[in-house]
Amino acid sequence: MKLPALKYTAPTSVEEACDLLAADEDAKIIAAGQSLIPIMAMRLARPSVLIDLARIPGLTDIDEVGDYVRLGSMVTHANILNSPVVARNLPMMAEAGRNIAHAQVRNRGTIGGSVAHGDAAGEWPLVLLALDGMVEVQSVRGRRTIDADDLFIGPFMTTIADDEVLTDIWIPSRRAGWGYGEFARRLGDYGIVNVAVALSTDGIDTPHARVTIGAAVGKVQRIPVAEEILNGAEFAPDLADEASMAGAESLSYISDMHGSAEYRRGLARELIRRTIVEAGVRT
Ligand SMILES: Cc1cc2nc3c(=O)[nH]c(=O)nc-3n(CC(O)[C@H](O)[C@H](O)COP(=O)(O)OP(=O)(O)OC[C@H]3O[C@@H](n4cnc5c(N)ncnc54)[C@H](O)[C@@H]3O)c2cc1C
Repeated sequence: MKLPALKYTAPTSVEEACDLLAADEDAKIIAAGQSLIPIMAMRLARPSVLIDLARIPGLTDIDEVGDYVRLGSMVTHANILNSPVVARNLPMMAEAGRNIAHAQVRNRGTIGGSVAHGDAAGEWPLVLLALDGMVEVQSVRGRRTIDADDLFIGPFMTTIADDEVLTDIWIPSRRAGWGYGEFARRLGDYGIVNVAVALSTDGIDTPHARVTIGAAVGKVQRIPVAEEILNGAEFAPDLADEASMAGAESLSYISDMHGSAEYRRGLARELIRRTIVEAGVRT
């Protein structure tokens, strides 16, 4: 289906983009259009004007800032996979990103678009949540940060307001204690179950775990039941069994043409276990 008629604009600063968003409640930001254009073609979104971020300088940078990696929202998946800063500080990101589609998609799709779109099957929302990251957004009202824990609230729903531009993604460096697991029918397909685990050993006897799941559930989310079993206990593979069994049972799964809820529950149980073990081995 062809797109409906609409206006297009390409501001050269974040401030200008914010002004344009504030001036028209039906205006919408476009990054690479990989999700937005199909949605528009299906008439699920009818923006009056597209605000293209491609000409705004600084949104494609990846920097090491203290203990964090800062990624501009227009950084592409390919930029992330080719970045020595990411390889050094965020190996989970490098591992997860290998699962995103194919070279053509990775060359254009952006981290900001992926996070703002809030797809439960997206690799970046899950990594951001597992690694306890945050995003920085700007509007005519000013700037604010949103913790990943407060960001993803439902299927394709985030707490970024319609008039806010996502400018930066901040992720704390994590070189150890991480695991990433994804089950897809073929490498590059969206996962049927995605799991990411971060395990901190704050002194060897008191681990702190973030166990997260995507794709099998309606939004990327933590699994508190699994985290509680791991927290405060010395890590041992038996604990991974217990945490994955209880964690997998605690969730509500989606059911679609790729697999029933019951099938996903079984996959999740095993993938959570393996990913916790992987993170444990790396602590
Ligand atoms: C064939 C194909 C296969 C794919 N496979 C995968 C996959 O395996 N895994 C995966 O994670 N993704 C996958 N994707 C999605 C992907 O690569 C993009 O990350 C995602 O579609 C977002 O696209 P985009 O960056 O072009 O953003 P757009 O489509 O331009 O924008 C998406 C949404 O985010 C909003 N938005 C974008 N940027 C900002 C911003 N800076 N501030 C505020 N709002 C913003 C837009 O208004 C829109 O609502 C696939 C895409 C395609 C086409």
